Amino acid sequence: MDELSIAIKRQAYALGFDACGIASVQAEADDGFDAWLDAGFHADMAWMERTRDIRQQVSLKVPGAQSVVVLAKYYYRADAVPAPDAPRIARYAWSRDYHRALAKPLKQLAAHIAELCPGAQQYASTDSGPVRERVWAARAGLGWNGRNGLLIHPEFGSWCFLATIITTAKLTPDTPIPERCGSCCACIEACPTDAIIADRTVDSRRCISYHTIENRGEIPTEIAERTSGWIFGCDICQEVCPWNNIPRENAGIEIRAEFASLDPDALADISDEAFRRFFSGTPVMRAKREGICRNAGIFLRNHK
Ligand code: B12
Repeated sequence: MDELSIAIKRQAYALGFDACGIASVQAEADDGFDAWLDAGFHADMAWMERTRDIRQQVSLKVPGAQSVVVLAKYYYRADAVPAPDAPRIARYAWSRDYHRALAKPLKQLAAHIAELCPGAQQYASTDSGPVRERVWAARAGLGWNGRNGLLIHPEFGSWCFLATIITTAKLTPDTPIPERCGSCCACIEACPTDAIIADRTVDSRRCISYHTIENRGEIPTEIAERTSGWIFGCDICQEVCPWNNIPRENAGIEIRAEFASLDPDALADISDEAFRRFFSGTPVMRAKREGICRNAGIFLRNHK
């Protein structure tokens, strides 16, 4: 590996990322993404459709892109467990919104690359950029895309956020690792709404995570009846994954202990002000007050 790639990785770890890999940009062939969109699996997430081409060709985002630096930040905390029968919030949302938490170290790493490679152009993003993070993470050797559709790291499973820096700097790529799901279908079998319909394909229209976070309208009855206690996101396909069996702890992440014992009655009727006070700074804000009220109402109906 060249000195430059080593220096970037060293800095990534120094900034608090748990894993860093590099992929080189080559002509990107369609791997099924078009078919996924054409089948309508993105539900109402029109922003995916709008950025279809850029998502499949990073050089449309950064002309002359040569490499993608992929970062992972581990977020598992064993004590992020709700009380029995309490409404459930996905694990990633128990702490400070990662879009914000990762913004600073990501910016610092991009600045470091700019310093090391004068003249190089960088584009850094996590989640909200038009970059297919899991695809790049797999290409950069961070893990493989599991049957549940998530990037599984061989050491810390899928409990990680991903972020990328597209750069015009030419770096040494890492070697992808072969997929290790084997014949395991635990995630497919456990999904209460049958959202994982084929190898590594998730139909958002059936996914509890989509409906409780992104859907701004009514949740179809068939899905609502099977939300299984989740009022924001869903972790079922991760909880049953054998690669998540012995998760490493990330004691450095602060979690909201009060998320363990949410009161569904109070949430179903929460005021704007109380919603902001309670959830401010966490990813739950994404669902908006109306979404959480709707989801808590569904929770109450399912637990009558
Ligand atoms: C849209 C989106 C969603 C949608 C759609 C989910 C989905 N499976 O695509 C919804 C709202 C449902 C969702 C839910 C969740 N999400 Co989300 N989501 C995204 C987002 C913004 C885009 C993903 C996307 O492009 N999907 C479309 C699919 C079809 O495209 P793709 O990822 O490129 O997948 C292709 C490749 O994987 C390829 N492929 C896979 N294997 C192989 C093998 C070979 C050989 C080849 C050639 C190709 C190939 O085929 C797929 C089809 O083209 C990303 C962030 C980002 N910018 O990438 C986060 C992201 C994927 N989500 C994330 C998380 C944490 C979640 C949830 C766990 C949250 C929760 N607890 O509720 C759930 C998990 C649901 C699930 N099982 O997928 C993390 C995942 C981290 C990880 N370890 O993988 C991401 C990366 C955000 C982040 N920055 O951390 N999400």
